[in-house]
Amino acid sequence: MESLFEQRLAAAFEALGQVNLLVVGKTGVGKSTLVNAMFGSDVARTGLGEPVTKGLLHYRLPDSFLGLYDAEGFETGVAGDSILAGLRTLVDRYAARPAAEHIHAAWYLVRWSDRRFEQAQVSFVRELARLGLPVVIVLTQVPTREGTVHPEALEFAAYIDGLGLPVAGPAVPTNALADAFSGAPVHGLQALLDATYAIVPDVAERALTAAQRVDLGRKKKAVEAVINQAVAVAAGIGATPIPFTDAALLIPNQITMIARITAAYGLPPSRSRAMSLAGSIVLTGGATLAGRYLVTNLLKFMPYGFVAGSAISATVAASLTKAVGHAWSQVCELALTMDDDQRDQFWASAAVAEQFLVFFQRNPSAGASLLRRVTKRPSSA
Ligand SMILES: Nc1nc2c(ncn2[C@@H]2O[C@H](COP(=O)(O)OP(=O)(O)OP(=O)(O)O)[C@@H](O)[C@H]2O)c(=O)[nH]1
Ligand SMILES: [Mg+2]
Repeated sequence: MESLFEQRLAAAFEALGQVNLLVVGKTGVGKSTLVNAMFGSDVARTGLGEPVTKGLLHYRLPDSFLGLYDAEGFETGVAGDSILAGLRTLVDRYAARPAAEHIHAAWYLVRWSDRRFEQAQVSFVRELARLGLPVVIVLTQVPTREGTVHPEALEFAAYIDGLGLPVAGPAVPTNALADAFSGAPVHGLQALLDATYAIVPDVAERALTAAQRVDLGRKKKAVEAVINQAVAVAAGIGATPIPFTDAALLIPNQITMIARITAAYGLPPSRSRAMSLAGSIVLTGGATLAGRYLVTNLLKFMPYGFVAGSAISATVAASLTKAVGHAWSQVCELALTMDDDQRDQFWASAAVAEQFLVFFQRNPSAGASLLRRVTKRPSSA
């Protein structure tokens, strides 16, 4: 069970692919800070960057969905030319390769307080576009007060928009780090993410959803699709009547589902030892416990107890799978709120199975609605 889970997890991660992002802007503009705010972990510090060219590093974390090209310590001018040369080589080399390997989006960062967008920057952005890279211009370290963007930052954004650069849309004002002194909160990350979704090709979209840490709603939607797919498969299994005792037939399908949910949330499997342990605890203990819980509940309510001797129906198979999917989603959403070390401890602990079961305790209706459908009584209750 454990190695099956590990294998399905690896397959689920593989299937989501990767989104490749180029981040450029002068040194200190806030590239690393913005990437960390968007993708949640200290990509540039924890990953070993490989130099593509002088000033351009490529980061690819094991088991992450993000390939990052970071122009560290970049100044327009000579360094800019070297970066462009490196990018040109990259783009040429990858042109013949599948779209999944291309650079999917470029963020060009400008610190708003510079209030200056020089000719060299204009040329640089034009060159990026000439290379076929879709560019979003990002204003960084922009203060807001009660949701209102600093008016001079807006003016600056309007000025840049007025330059008519070949970019994907208007410049996006952001603040990636709350400033305790001025009270300026984090701002604009969702808008930047939306602008990025608008330009990345379809092949990179699911990886972006998994990698980003800003928009939980998009993750939930992806997870819902995974659950629905597994539910359809389970209903197919249940359509061939199987005895209750053979409910284990449903488990491989549930393992795949749980692996895909984990991947869709973007939870790193790299610490896979702990992760697979968590998975197998839940699957051997949790899923069967959950099944038993539902079945016992059913029997409690059944007037004649005939279900015990009969078969699992398509509806029961589907409902059980759905409940397992939602229970595991809640475990994953809890894990997302933790930092890496906390999460490691969590995966390796009994708390995972507990959290998993909490779902069924909090949602007795998961069992009750199942009952209604099985007994086919009008749902007057
Ligand atoms: N308040 C606030 N501070 C920021 C923001 N972005 C960056 N900073 C600060 O600005 C400094 C530089 O940020 P980095 O993210 O390291 O800049 P960088 O563009 O990666 O710089 P290089 O790697 O040298 O090219 C750090 O001290 C950050 O804490 C922001 O959005 N808001
Ligand atoms: Mg940096």
